[in-house]
Amino acid sequence: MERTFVMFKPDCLERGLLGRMVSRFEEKGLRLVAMKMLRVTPVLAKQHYAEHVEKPFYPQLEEFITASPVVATVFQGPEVIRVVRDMLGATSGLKAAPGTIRGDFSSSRQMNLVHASDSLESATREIAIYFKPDELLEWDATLGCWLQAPGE
Ligand code: FUP
Repeated sequence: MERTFVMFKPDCLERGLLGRMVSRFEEKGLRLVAMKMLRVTPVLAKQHYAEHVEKPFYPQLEEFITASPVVATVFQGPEVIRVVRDMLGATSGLKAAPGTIRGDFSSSRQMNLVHASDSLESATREIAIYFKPDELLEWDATLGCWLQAPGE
C-alpha cells in the first residue's frame, strides 16, 4: 500500500479552502494517516524544495511557502502517489485541466494550493522531513469494504 505526502499550502488556508481541499481526498476514498499544522521556516523550505533552491523563482517560492501556516498530511491507498498528482493537475493553475484541484481553484503557477509527492522516492523523502514514524497512524476504515473490492 502506497503513501504520499500532501501539503495544503498557505494560499489554501488564507483563502479558507482547506476543508474543501481535504474533502476532495476523503471523497475519493483515500485514507488520511497523518496530519499536522505548522509554519514552514526558511530552513525547512530549503530542505523541502532542495531541487529548486538554485532556481531564479526560489526566493519568491520561499517567501510564499513561509508566509502563513500550512497543513501537512500523509494519505494512503493503492497507487496513491499517481492518483493524487492526477487530482492536482498540472503545476500551473492556468494549464491544469478543469476538474482538477488546480484547474478548478488556481490561476497561478506559484499559488497552486496543494503540493503532492511526484514519485515513491520523493514521497519517502518528504514524509520523513515532516513526520516521525510514530506520527503515521495505521488504521482500518470500517467502510473500506465499500470503497474497493477484495484484492483491488
Ligand atoms: P509540482 O511538482 O507540480 O509541485 O511543481 P514543481 O516541483 O515543478 O515546482 C515546485 C513548486 O515551485 C510549485 F508548487 C510551483 C513553484 N514554481 C514556481 O513558483 N515558479 C516556477 O517557475 C516553477 C515552479
